[in-house]
Amino acid sequence: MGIVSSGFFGRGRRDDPALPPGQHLTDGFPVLSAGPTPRITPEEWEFTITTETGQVHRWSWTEFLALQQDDVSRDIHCVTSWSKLGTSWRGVSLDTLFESVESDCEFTMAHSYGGYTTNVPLDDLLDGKAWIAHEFDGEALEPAHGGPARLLVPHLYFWKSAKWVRGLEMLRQDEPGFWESNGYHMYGDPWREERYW
Ligand SMILES: Nc1nc2c(c(=O)[nH]1)N[C@H]1C(S)=C(S)[C@@H](COP(=O)(O)O)O[C@H]1N2
Ligand SMILES: [Mo]
Repeated sequence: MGIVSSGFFGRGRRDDPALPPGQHLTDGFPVLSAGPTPRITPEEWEFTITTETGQVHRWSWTEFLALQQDDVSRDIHCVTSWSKLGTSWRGVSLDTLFESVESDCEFTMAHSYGGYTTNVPLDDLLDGKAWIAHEFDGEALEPAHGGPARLLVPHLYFWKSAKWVRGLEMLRQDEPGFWESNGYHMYGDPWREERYW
């Protein structure tokens, strides 16, 4: 092989520039859930953004689907060390959902059906960085992967991408969610290996 770098041959190598440190590639799509899969029908599903003044912005499934839909392809990185490159999603950007929201808070808590929570700074949800996704690979998102809809914040470790998401709560101060209270990092940047405390 001599002077030829293995990374030259394409994606998926350990030295692939798309792979954050300590990650390896998977072709599958592992399911990681801290509890049972909640079964939420689109009819009962709703998404809310609740501000510090108690104002609640609410979207039914029909209203949510009527919003501008984005098709995005992103790499995802799980803290348990698998990464998946170029995953395809369809959903609504948080920029779209926040258009009507007025808040002075810098932090958010994502809440899921089933009780899961995870904290994400508002800056990490805006400017084309996050979506409420309801399709994966051109198909309705499977319940095991968070269907009807999940948060997708691909630039942070995948535990921040709350499955079965039902709302965002605006917070004046950062607070730990479920995994963050159990040893995971408050922010979770895969490029800085912010895995645990
Ligand atoms: N509601 C909820 N969201 C969740 C989780 C969970 O247990 N419950 N697990 C997180 C973790 S640790 C990971 S790695 C990803 C896994 O998503 P997947 O099962 O679609 O691969 O979902 C995240 N979102
Ligand atoms: Mo995870």
